[in-house]
Amino acid sequence: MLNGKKSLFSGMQATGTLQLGNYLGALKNWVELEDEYETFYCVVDMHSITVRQEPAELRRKARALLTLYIAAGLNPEKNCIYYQSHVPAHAELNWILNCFTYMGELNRMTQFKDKASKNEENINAGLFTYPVLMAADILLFQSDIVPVGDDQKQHIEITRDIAQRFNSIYGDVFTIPEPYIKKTGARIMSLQDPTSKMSKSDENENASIYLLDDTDTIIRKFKRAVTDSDSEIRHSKDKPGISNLIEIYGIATGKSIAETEKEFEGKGYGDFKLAVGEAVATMLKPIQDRFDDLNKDKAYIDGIIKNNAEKAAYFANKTLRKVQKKIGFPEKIK
Ligand code: AQP
Repeated sequence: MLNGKKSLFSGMQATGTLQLGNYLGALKNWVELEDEYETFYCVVDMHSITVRQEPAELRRKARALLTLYIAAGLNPEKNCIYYQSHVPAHAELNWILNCFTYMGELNRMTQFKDKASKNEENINAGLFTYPVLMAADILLFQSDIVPVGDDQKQHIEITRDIAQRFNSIYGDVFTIPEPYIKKTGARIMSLQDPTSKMSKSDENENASIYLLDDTDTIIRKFKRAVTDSDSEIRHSKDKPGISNLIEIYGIATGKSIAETEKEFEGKGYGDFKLAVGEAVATMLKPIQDRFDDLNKDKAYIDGIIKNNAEKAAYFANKTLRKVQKKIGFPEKIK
């Protein structure tokens, strides 16, 4: 709770152009929450450097991500959209929470194991303690819920454990957050390997639909999507490729699984893949147009960056000061 209103935090890494899973699993759902909650949507650029980034590219990607939040429908008057690195309280609370987190807990994080196996030449301590920074992000804003995709569930659980541990020692300092995960779109799978999730940093560009892909590219990628050997358009555990496409088509068109299966009864994969591609391109086009318009107005985006960083810092510092006092840091002399 913040200011008598329920609050929430969520964020995305500036590690590449957003992919369809980021949109369907998270961003699309954020837009519905702006009236009910005091919202904080962060471009988590500090998390992004757990994997080596080219500096100019990171700056470009971070700005594009922030602009995409708005293009996808977040109203910057109602939602606090900002860069993590502009609010030092994230790093300060991160350090404190590091001292309340156990190595054994972090060792269990599946995302660390996954990312470490993909970055064997750079398994840095930041990659390992990533969930603690994420806990700091969430707890700084006394978040009641954290709207994310299914892959982040484990990180919300460790956030809750850290917060409960801290509260049990110092009293009710942190709100204990709940994950907010929608059933549909919570785990969009790779188009090239439907057993693993779609990821913006996947080296195979055909595996992901990026939010800024043009219509031809989207249709081409769907046409190449890996599916199974029979030709029946049916949602089933043993047909992960087609099931993934049915889910994507359902969200893009508002049709249920049964409606989609009926619509494509007797038709082949070719027809279906084309229809999915067209539906996704139609869904993304207004976001792309708005993104282009926003990029023409540098001063407008700069204003949002400045004002929202101040707002985020105001609320974050309130929690941070409370924490510092509780653990016994000396007060500043004014
Ligand atoms: N495939 C997915 N399906 C549904 N939701 C997803 N999310 C990510 N992939 C899918 C959700 O998007 C948000 C952004 O998360 P992030 O940028 O912090 O990192 P991530 O979860 O690791 O996403 P990526 O795209 O896989 O990034 P990289 O490649 O950099 O690791 C989260 O809410 C996440 O659940």
